[in-house]
This record gives sequence, C-alpha cells and structure tokens, in this order.
Amino acid sequence: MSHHDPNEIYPVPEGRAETALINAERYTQMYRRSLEDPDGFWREEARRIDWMTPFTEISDVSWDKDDLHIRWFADGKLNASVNCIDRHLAERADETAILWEGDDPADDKAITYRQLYEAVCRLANGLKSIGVQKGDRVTIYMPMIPEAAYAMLACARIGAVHSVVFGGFSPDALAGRISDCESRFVITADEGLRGGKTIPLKANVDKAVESAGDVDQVIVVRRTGADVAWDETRDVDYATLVAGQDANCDPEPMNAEDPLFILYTSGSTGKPKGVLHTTGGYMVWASMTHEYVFDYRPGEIYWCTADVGWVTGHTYIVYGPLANGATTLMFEGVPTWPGPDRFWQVIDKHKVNTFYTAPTAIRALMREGDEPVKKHSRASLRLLGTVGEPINPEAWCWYYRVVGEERCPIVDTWWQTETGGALITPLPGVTDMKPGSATRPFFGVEPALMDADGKRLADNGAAEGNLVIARSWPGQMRTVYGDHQRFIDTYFTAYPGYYFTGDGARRDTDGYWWITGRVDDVLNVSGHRLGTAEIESALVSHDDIAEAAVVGYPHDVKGQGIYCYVTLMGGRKAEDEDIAEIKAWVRQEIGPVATPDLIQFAPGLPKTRSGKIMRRILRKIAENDFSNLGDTSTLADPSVVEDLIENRKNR
Ligand code: 6R9
Repeated sequence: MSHHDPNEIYPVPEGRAETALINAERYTQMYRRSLEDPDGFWREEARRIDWMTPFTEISDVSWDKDDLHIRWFADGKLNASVNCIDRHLAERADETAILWEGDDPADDKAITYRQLYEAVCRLANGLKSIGVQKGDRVTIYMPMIPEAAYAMLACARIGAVHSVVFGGFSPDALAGRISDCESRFVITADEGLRGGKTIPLKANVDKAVESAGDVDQVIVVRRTGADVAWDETRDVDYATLVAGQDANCDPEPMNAEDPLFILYTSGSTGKPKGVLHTTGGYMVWASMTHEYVFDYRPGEIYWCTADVGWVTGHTYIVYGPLANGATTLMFEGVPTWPGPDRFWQVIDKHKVNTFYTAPTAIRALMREGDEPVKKHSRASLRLLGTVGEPINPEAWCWYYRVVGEERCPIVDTWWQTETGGALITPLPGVTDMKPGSATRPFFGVEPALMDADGKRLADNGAAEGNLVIARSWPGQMRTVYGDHQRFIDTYFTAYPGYYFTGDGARRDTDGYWWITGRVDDVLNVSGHRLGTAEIESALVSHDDIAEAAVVGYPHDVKGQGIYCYVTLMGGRKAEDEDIAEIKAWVRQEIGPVATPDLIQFAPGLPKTRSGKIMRRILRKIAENDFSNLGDTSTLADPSVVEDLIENRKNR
C-alpha cells in the first residue's frame, strides 16, 4: 500500500525549462503583466488570431448582476474557420491537420490542411444550399469522424452556430437540446462505431426529430453503410450534398461577440444549460492555452482523447490545435478495445508527442496493470495531461511513472465548459508538480476563495473555500442560450462581482491550487469541511479498492455523515472484515474526522458517458430516498442504479 505526502514535489523534468516556450521567469513576468496591465497584455496576445477588421477595444465587462455584460475585442471582426485553416495554407497546406484513427486499428487516415480547407468549404456551400444562414443553429450529433470537425468548421465559416450533442446521448436528451435552441438542421451519421459496436445515430435522430418538431433537414454521413430509414423530404445524403459544391467558400466576417457555438452542460438543478461562447475571445483563449499549456511546437503530434461532444473536444481537439496549425489526432474508438493497450498502441503507431486524457480513463487502465503499457515504447511522448475531475495521487503517480517514465510533465488542467479553456494548470517548463494539484493560474486568471459568508479570504497563505474568479478572461462563456437570467443567477449572484465556479478549492502555502470537487459535494462533518475527492482518493489508494465515490447523508450527531460507495479490485465480493479494514484505512490516511460512517460495496458506480460519477443519484440512495432520482437519461449504464438501490435496501 502506498502513502502520499501532499507536499511531495515533482520538479520540472530535467532540460525541460530550457527548451519550453515559457520558463519560470517568463511566467512570472507575463502573469504579473496580465493582471497589472491587462489591456496591454491582451492587445498583444490577441494578435495570435488573424482579424479581418482589427479590434481597438479590449474588454468591456460588468459582472454586476443588474448590468451583466461581457465583451472582448468587440469592434474586431474575424472568422474562426479562417484561423483554423486558411491562414495555415501558405506554409503547411500539405501537412496533416487531422490524423484520424478509426475504431478498427486498421482504419486510419491523414487529412492535410488543404484537404481540410476543401472539405470545409464544400460543406459550408452545401449548408448554404439547403438554406442554413448566419445565426442559424445547427445540431451536430456525430461519431468521432473527421466530418464532425468539418461540420463545426463549416458552421463557423458561414456564421451558423453549432450545437454539438454527444453521440452517446439518448433521443430524448437530443430532442431537448434541439428544441431548446430551435435548431432546424441536424448533421449526423448512419451509425457510430465504438469498441466494435454500432450506435444507431440516425435512428436516434429520427426519434428525436419526431418529438422536437421543427427540424427541416437532416444531413447524414455514411459511416457504416447501414440501411437506415430515409425521409426524402427531410434527409440529405452528406456525400451528395457536398459532391457538386465549389471547394472555395468566402468566410463570413463575424463580430468578435457573435456566437460561435452552444454546448449543453448539466447544472446542479434543472434542464441542461446551453453554454454560449462567442468568436473572438474564445479563439484567443483556445489558441493561447493550447500553445502554452501543451508547450506546442510545429510538427508535433498532439492527441486529446475527449469526444467532440464535450467542451474538451471543442477547445483541445478542434479549435485550439487547428488555430495553431497543429496535427490533432482524432480517435473514434475506446481505450480498451480491441485490447487494454489501445492508447499505448496508438501512441506508438502515430508517434504521439502530447497525450491528454481523463483521470477516469487513467484509473481504468491502471487496473489493467503495467504490462499493456510496457508492451509499447511510448518513446515519442513528451507531455501528458489530464482534465475533467480531480486526479487522485495514486493515478497521477502511475501516469507519471509508468506511462510517462518520469520524463513527461503532467499538466492537470482545471477548467469548465463555462470557462472555454484551461484556467488553472501547470505549464510544462515552469511548474513543479504536486500530484493532485492543478497548481497555478494561467495568464490573466485571478482565482480567489470565498468563505461561507461570502467574504473573500486572504490571497496569501493556506486557505480553503469556494472557488471564484475575480476578473473576466477572454474565453469566458457569455450567456446561457435563451436564458440570460439563469446565467446571472447561476454564476454571478452567490458572490457579487465574482464568477462562481461551483467548485471548492484549497490553496497551500506554496500558492498551489487544489480543486476539492464541486461545492455541493463538500461535506461538513462535525463542523469539519471534507472534500469528497479527498476521501475518495484515500479509499482508492487502498490496494483492494478499484473505485470509490463518497457522498454526505444526514447524520443526527455530526450533521453530515460520510457514505462511501466502494468497488473492490477485480469485482471481488466484500467480506465483513473489509468494512473494518477500510474504515481504519481512511482514518489513518486522513484522520479520525474522515472515518467513513457507512460503506456500501457496489459492483459499479453511476457515471455519465463522459465518465463523471453522478453524485446526485448516490446522495439520494444514501439518504434512502429512491423516489426522486431525477434525470438518469445521461447515465452510461442505468442498470447500475437498480443494483445500488437493491443493495441499499438489503443493508
Ligand atoms: C473541462 C471540463 C467541469 C468540472 C469542474 C470541476 C471538474 C475539470 C478538473 C476538474 C479537478 C481538474 N474538473 N477539470 N476538477 N481538477 N483538472 O471537464 O468541463 O465537463 O464542464 O466539467 O469538472 O469540478 O467544475 P466540464
């Protein structure tokens, strides 16, 4: 069993600072300037984007809830697709823009910047030909195939607003997202293909459109060639649509504050929010964070394993890397198919330099042991990244030691759909790492901590509280589509004058930031604040525990008790002594205050399809309240919930 000292420091690997784009001295100087002279800083930094009409205004922001507006570079005009494609043609038309790896390991292709240009222009013209106009919303419900990126960029080219809906969502979830933004166009595929299994995308769209109503046209890419139902008046074959189109399409000059996309994300209450990002600020943020956080150099192969249905796919598969002229790897499959070594096999096959994935994937692969990793050389790797949830030190260390062989820095990037790109993150040539800490703020980002009474805690020294951001940054979301009041209520009301992240955080004496999890997941046990992530991390550091989720439940004496859902290694069934052992373990790892009150062994945990544990459901079950579990439609495997309820009742 391993123990982790939270202050253990992993220095920037040798030689890295000398070659990195940003070293410690430069970080300090740039960070200071970004806060002290923001206008000067952003005026220069925004030049990384090609503007059709240069901006003269920098920012015009008020977070006052009675006059809330956020505008960056507002008098500038640009087009996102030009920045991702056209401007690279002079120098790298024949270099690979998108390196596609199919679900089947024998299936791959390289799309050059010139080919990307032509594919996007043809589709943009095709969209116009069926009536898509500037400002129209276009829903994209696609597998991870190049056409998904073409679709996003074609929308951007003509000023249509895309709303990508993850291909794993149900027809109902899709319908809700189509009707919320009154989208009249859907782009999809006949079927998706993941882990050797097909996903009936077109059939799902057919169902969704039936209930969503006003969809005029559905464009269908033939991915598997399956026989799908066809409505001659509504359905359009993608290949036919683009076949006769001109391979040039004049880009629409967009105002910096014109919408680029909507992306739906779950809140703690109510239906999903349509997070709206605009063009100028988002592109600056995507490009800048991609370059600096991943220390990106021309010619490198960069792989983010997210799906384009999530914000990580938007910013770090499509817009960020392409804005920088990178080669971005797009993977259709899953980490464990055909074998548990697929990631490492793909890394060797394509000589991947940067690999960016989620802690949940790392934990799953860690369970498979070191052998599948070591079977492949991974010699090309220079940098590793994580995103999506706090990473427990065990998983971090395995990733660092086994996958990266202690030569690759890990960038643990904290951010949200709402933030557009990374806000708190190490920089590879700058930041000494601590496993589990997202470390330090990116340029222009001023994080702060609030206590329960809404008082800002001191900016120096150790502190813990609710994480807010004290000033605007260009990549910030601008509104909730169709519900500006909800935007104000959710993010700017709890702490007037601040953006409220919904996360809790701790800052240590070195000024490092540790995200402790969503604030609704913070427990108050006998007056002590405990992050569920902290307890989970302790649990999974036990050799017998594969996965754990912790929630609070009402406790007569302590206020809240600690309820732990635990999955044992190898699906092993629990014995009586396991409970005593695990309680003692956590007590020892964190302290008596963190001793679990109840432990429920679970064969599986309820997760969203992006791998996030749905704590809301776990809290209800822990509270013995099975009647009101809310929306379970986004679960990867809904049957897990029935098992949990059954076990809870039998306790
Ligand atoms: C990019 C993304 C946002 C929430 C966020 C936080 C959690 C994301 C994290 C992290 C700790 C990290 N989160 N990255 N927590 N360390 N490096 O995941 O966006 O799906 O909107 O989720 O995810 O709780 O508030 P999104």
